[in-house]
Amino acid sequence: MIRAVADFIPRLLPPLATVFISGTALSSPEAVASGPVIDIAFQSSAPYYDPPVALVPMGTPIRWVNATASAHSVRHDACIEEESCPFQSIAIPPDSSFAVAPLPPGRYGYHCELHPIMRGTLLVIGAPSTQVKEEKHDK
Ligand SMILES: [Cu+2]
Repeated sequence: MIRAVADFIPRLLPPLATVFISGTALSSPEAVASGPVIDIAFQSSAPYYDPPVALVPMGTPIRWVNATASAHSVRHDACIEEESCPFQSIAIPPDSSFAVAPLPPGRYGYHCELHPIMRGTLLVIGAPSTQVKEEKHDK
């Protein structure tokens, strides 16, 4: 099945307790609240990220919001075996969130350590004038 990146629509969610773990996490919740944030939800009906592929404008913080009854985590795929680890959370409890500071443009695959079938992708795009190919991955 092909997932269209363009389907992504940022959602406005009420402020929740935020878990800050890794070195790349934002230093304060205020930094998240003051500007646009890309929110990614955890789905309760199936253990997936929503949207599974998120299009993120460069300079935008990303926040994962857990409104499910289960804990989930967010870990960049490279954190498993490489030294470079752009972002990594511990288990994010229900009604909590995890935020990271804006990332450089690129493709970031990540997963949930608690549910190995949970996989997500961030596509951080550059300046608005930059032509960005719509990537469609089926993974
Ligand atoms: Cu999970």
